[in-house]
Amino acid sequence: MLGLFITLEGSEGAGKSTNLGYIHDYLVNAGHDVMQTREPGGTPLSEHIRNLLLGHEYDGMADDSELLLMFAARAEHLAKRIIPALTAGKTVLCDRFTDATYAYQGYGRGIPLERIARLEDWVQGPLRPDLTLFLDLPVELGMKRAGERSAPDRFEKQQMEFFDKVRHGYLDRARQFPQRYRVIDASVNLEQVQSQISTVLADFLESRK
Ligand code: T5A
Repeated sequence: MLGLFITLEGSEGAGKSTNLGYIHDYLVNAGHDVMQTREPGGTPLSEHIRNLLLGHEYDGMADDSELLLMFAARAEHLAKRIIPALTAGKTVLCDRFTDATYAYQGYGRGIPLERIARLEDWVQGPLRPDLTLFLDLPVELGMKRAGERSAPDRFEKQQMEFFDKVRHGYLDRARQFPQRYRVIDASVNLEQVQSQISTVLADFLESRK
C-alpha cells in the first residue's frame, strides 16, 4: 500500500460533515491526490446497504444483522474503492470506518469486541488507518447540534445512554491506539476546531516525510 489512509470519526453532531471539506482541502493544498469517501457507503452497493441501515424501514433489526451489514458494505468499499486508491498512491479520506463499528455496534449495542475484531481481520486483513481524527464533544451538545440540523435517522433516535457508551468507546480506543488516534475537542467554535485539525495534520504529514 502506498497511499495514506485517514479516517474521521465523531459521535452525533460532532461536526464531521462540516470539517470534511476543510480536511480535504488541507490535504490537496499539501500536494495529495485525495479520494474522499464515507462509510457505510462509498460504492453503489454499499450506499444501498447504507439506506437499509439508516432508514426506518427496518427499525428494530437484529444487532448482528446491523453488524454484518456494516461489514458487507465495508468489504465492497475496500475491494472497489479504498484498496485500489491506496494502491494507486492516493490519500484516502474516509468519513467513518471500523472504529465506528467498535463504538456503535460494540460499545453501544454491546456486541462482544472480539467478534468485531474477527470480522475486522477477515474483511480488512492487516489494513488499518494511518491516522484517525476523533471529533469529541459532550453527548448533550452533540444531540443539540444534530437536532437543529435535520430529522433524526435510525441511529440518531437512540437514547442518550447509548451515545454515552459510543463516546466512551471512541475514547477507549483512542487510549488503546495512541499512535494513530488524535482526539479533537469539537465543543469549541469551528475556527478553534479547524485550528486543532490543521495542527494534527501538519504534524502527521511531517512525520510521514
Ligand atoms: N455507523 C457507521 C455505525 O453504527 N457503524 C459503522 O460501522 C459506521 C461506519 C451514519 C451512522 O452510521 C453509524 C454511525 C452514524 O449514526 P454518518 O453519516 O457519519 O453516520 O452520520 P452522522 O453521525 O450524522 O454524521 P454527519 O457527518 O452527518 O454529521 P455530524 O458529525 O453529526 O455533524 P455536522 O457536520 O452535520 O454538524 C452538526 C451541526 O452542528 C453544526 C453544523 O453546522 C451542523 O448544523 N456545527 C457546529 N456548531 C457550532 N460549533 C461547531 N464547532 C460546529 N461544528 C458543526
